[in-house]
Amino acid sequence: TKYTVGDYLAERLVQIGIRHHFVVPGDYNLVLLDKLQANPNLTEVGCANELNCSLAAEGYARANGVSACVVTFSVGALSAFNGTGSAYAENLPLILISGSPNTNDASQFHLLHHTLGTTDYSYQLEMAKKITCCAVAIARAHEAPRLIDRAIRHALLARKPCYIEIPTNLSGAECVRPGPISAVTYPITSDKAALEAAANCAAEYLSGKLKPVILVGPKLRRAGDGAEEALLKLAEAMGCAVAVQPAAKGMFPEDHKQFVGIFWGTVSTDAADSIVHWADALLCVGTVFTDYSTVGWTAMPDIPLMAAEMDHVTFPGAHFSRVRLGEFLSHLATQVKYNNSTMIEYNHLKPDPVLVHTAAPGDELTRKEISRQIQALLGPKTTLFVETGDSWFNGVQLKLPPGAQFEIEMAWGHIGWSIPAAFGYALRHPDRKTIVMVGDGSFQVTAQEVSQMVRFNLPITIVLINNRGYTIEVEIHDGSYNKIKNWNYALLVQAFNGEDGNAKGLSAKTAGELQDAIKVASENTQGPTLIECSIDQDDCSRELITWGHFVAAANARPPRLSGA
Ligand code: TPP
Repeated sequence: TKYTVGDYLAERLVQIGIRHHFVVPGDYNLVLLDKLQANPNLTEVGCANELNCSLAAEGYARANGVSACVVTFSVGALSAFNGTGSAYAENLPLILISGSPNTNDASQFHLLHHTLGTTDYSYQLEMAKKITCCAVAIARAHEAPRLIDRAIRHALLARKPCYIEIPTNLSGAECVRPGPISAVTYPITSDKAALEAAANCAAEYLSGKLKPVILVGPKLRRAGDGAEEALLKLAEAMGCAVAVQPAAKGMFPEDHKQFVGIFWGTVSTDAADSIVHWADALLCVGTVFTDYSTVGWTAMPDIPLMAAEMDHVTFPGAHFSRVRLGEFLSHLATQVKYNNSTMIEYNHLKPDPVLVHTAAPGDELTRKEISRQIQALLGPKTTLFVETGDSWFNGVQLKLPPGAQFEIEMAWGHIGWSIPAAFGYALRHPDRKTIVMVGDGSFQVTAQEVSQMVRFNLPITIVLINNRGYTIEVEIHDGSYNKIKNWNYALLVQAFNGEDGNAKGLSAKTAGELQDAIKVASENTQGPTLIECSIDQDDCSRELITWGHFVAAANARPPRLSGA
């Protein structure tokens, strides 16, 4: 049988480690979907809509390192751009694949369905260029191998999404077979001279400082390349305090004696800010400083920073390109002097552990009690997803035992991300226990994707915290728009069962009811369990309120007029 463009793409996806592809069908991609389906190593995963499809692929990329999302032209792709934006901001190689019009239509100036009603069909490619690291449109079948390989290679190297557009009449067109996959996946190694120079320079810089601290950011894990293990070695060689940004929670073990908490300015955990602000040298590894992660810029460190990134190192007075993070950290680990001054100081500053009060079974449910019960669920095989909202703050404060994983979408911050993303993640990691903490407002955005968890019998536990509205927004800037329609969430989830599902929906108003519901969830191994936790509207974390005030102040800075 004839080998086609669609077969080529399928084979490349398999070769880079993709086992599931997320799709919504449409007439511009149907032949392509048939071709992908025909590959025995790919499982097709249908989603309820393209926003959810792209976010499911975003979550799959977190678990698998790379993912694919296949949609139809415009009506599909424009919705999938949102999850693609997330993958860009969160440094995940998501391959967005869109069907497109028949190659004869543009030159014949035909008007087509699902388009803007003009005869220019290049707009989708032009839009995709802005939100991917490489966007290609295949115009002739013989170009497919080159363009597909190029887009995938760029995405893998940059840890960013790419875009591949395939006309509806080319997916089934004849194509040559692919060459060795190593040509697409071969890594870029460090420039030896630059690596040596960067490590020497960094070791010298650090040796001239008295109070070095390491700050870990979310791009550490995304860099791959053994960077996480290398950082652990470096930290132990330095003996200094290691603080972690909220979006990097879990990237440095929280039970390690040098872990000093989550650095998030005034809403830090374990007083991490006290030691970060005391430091005279800050080695920033894959850090991301935004208005959110710096609490409205109030926590932006004011000393010169050494920044080690995926492919370069920059510090006061020097810059080194083409230095791989893993190699740099390992190299530096052999050259640094041991200096535990910041650990000695931190051990004085460290707050005493707070005794968590256990509620009586009949007590009304509170945010603190929900956190206490979720804490007890965390083990070496748990992955906790925390959604935008107070779940960020409640989740960040939990202690991760060894092996527990934490997922947060703090850069893009799309409410509704957690449901499809957890679905995509759990498909790839059926061996882990996936738990989602999500607010009522966020849940309403992507609720349909619970039905895919039902379809694939995934035992995800969804802890839905119902505080009747957009509380995080109330704290930043309140108005009537922050109130939402209440739903019967427990019933809704059961409706997704249709005639054959195993989802359970429960609601808890007391501590005892939550305990019982958690037991039901742990026994439901054949489908998702949603637990609606009703709490008082005013029951939100001190950290959310404090953070909200500073972010609101940053948002409200008056325009600075130049030349006035
Ligand atoms: N639209 C999208 C797609 N993403 C957003 N982040 C927002 C709007 C703005 N936004 C941020 S948080 C939020 C909104 C609307 C409300 C979240 O409410 P909820 O999930 O109930 O969590 P809570 O704050 O109550 O804990």
